[in-house]
Amino acid sequence: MVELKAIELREVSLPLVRPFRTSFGEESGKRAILVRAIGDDVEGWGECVASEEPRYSEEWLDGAWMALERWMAPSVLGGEVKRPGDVVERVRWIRGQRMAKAAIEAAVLDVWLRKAGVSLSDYVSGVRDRVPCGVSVGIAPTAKAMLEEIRGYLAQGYRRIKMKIEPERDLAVVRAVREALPDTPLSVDANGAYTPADTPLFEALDELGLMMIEQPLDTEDLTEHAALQGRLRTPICLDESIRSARDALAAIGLGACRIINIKPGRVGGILEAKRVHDVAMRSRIPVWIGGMLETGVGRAANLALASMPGVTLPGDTSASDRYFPEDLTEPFVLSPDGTMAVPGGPGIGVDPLPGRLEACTVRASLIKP
Ligand code: SMG
Ligand code: MG
Repeated sequence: MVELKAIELREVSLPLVRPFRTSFGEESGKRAILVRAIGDDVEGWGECVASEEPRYSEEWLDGAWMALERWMAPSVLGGEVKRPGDVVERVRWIRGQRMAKAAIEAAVLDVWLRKAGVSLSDYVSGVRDRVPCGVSVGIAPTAKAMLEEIRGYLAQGYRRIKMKIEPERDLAVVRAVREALPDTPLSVDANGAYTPADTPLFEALDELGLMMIEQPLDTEDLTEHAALQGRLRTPICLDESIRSARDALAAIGLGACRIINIKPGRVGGILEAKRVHDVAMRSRIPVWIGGMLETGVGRAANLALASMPGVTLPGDTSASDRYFPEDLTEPFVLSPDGTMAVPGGPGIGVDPLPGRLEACTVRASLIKP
């Protein structure tokens, strides 16, 4: 049982080591909302992955802040939280806003687990203490620049390279990288930038021995993804289209994908992320844990999820130095064998460093019952 005294929101802003470009735009810095759930003697942390603008999904950072401050924190405060699942129940009346819901659930779950002395990895029935890591490479101006960046990551040990693609910067770049690196596990992620009319492009990509093609078509296009998957040997991996365990069931049933990328923010929480994992595992659909350029707070939770038994592919859980000159937590470090340690301490197992937190905070709000 957890009695919450207050919930604090903090917006943090961190420079990125290099801008991150996808088919929907470029991010040159990282803004995130951290949720701090303040219990009697323990505090817990969650990170909201809503981006500055509603491009990846309908949510955006300032909207998430308002939803958390005005409705979610007051709904969760007041009275005991009997089970971690209560958090999502109390905010169920608010439609959508999954990234904001996931952040508040994560913070309360972290308090809960710290009090119980249980790690998040154990709580989600994790089976490993190190996980294989991949890296997502933003769109670069030329194939040469992309290849150079990729070689740098491979030298560090990353086990899978995901290339972002967009119309006009797709086949030629991917082909050039594939020719230079014939044996590297490679995938592409379109972030929904194509339509069924682009099927010939995907048939050409199908010849390049990719591990998967991630979210080629629009979020809403489940039946279109199924038709495309029917024409390809390469597995389609769905990201944006999977917003719940129910979506996962529907997508698998339709044959819209053969792989799923799990992100707790996108599906509305860690508990729902576990349910997506369970649904996929029962259907023998491999999953991996995605990333939203999280600070160490969100990354710690992602690594815990990556320790679940059905997570059989390397994720976008990269080391701190791939994102930030300086992280908010002690940095996550990649081993030369391309794995990272799953935090083993209670809860998410890490805390923001107090000095870093102060230095990166741009606004804060304390909400009391
Ligand atoms: O955290 O390394 C990371 C980013 C991984 O490519 C990544 N995420 O569609 O999978 C995806 C994108 C979404 C990023 S939007 C900020
Ligand atoms: Mg993606």
